Amino acid sequence: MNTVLFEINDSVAFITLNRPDKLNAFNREMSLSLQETLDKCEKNSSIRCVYITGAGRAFSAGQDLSQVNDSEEFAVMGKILSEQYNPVVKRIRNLSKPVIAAVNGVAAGAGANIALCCDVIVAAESASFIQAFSKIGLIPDSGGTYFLPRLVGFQKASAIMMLGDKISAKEADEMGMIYKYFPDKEFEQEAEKIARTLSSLPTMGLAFTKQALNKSLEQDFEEQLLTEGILQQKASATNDFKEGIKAFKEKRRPNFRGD
Ligand code: LHQ
Repeated sequence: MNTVLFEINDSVAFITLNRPDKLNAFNREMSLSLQETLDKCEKNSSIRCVYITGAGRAFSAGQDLSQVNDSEEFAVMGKILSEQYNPVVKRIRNLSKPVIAAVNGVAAGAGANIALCCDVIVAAESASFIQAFSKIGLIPDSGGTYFLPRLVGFQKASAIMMLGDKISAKEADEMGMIYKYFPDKEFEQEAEKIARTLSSLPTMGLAFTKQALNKSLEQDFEEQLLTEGILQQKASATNDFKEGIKAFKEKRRPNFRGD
């Protein structure tokens, strides 16, 4: 059975984490397969949005704990992160197209933090987010200590990570951890609608927006204004910018092609 399912529908790439019996917990194979799939998404210019979800009732329960030995040396843990998790979150942040996390169910440990590094995060009402690490004596990884305080503020992040609380989709929405949540019955349809909208927008402009946001996480105000200037020039050299202006003047809807 493939641990990661991949399907292209129109210009959206649907990626499904597929180990439902283990709540889509990550083993090495799933992690490497997700990395390869994200590379395919980067290379295929017909893909203009990437949609990540989980099979069955979970998004992902993080690392497959049945495959972790409690006598692992620290060097081994570091290797698991550098080979299996860091490359996933780096690929998502560097991907030149929007990535939407469609959190269909529980997202725990690295599973939660992979969702939290995506560009748009939506959840089903019954979904939840758990920084499960403290329950097993580990620290939050996969970029969680970077993104969570920036999403919800230092105090909320600190408490959530230390206590390992189960955060409902509604709470996650209220504290700014996610973009929106939807009733379970409407979730798939609504999440896919957002993905299709993203795929119809000026893809290169969105890629530059993403680069600017990435930079904003580490740069000061002056540096950020310079970055905006450089990226705005690049955006204005795209065909989609020409189409946007033309459509505005002709009082019609633009037809962006992503170039
Ligand atoms: C699982 C898992 C799982 C295996 C549920 N593994 N089977 C990075 C570097 C190196 C090492 C360590 O980790 C990391 C990053 C990390 O992600 S660490 C954090 C790892 N994840 C967790 O600690 C979460 C563990 N899971 C849970 O706390 C619960 O399963 C949650 C809250 C996710 C869901 O609870 P329930 O809805 O009550 O489901 P369940 O616990 O009954 O699980 C259903 C099945 O899935 C069950 O198997 P079984 O054969 O009994 O039906 C679980 O054993 C299995 N499963 N998570 N991570």
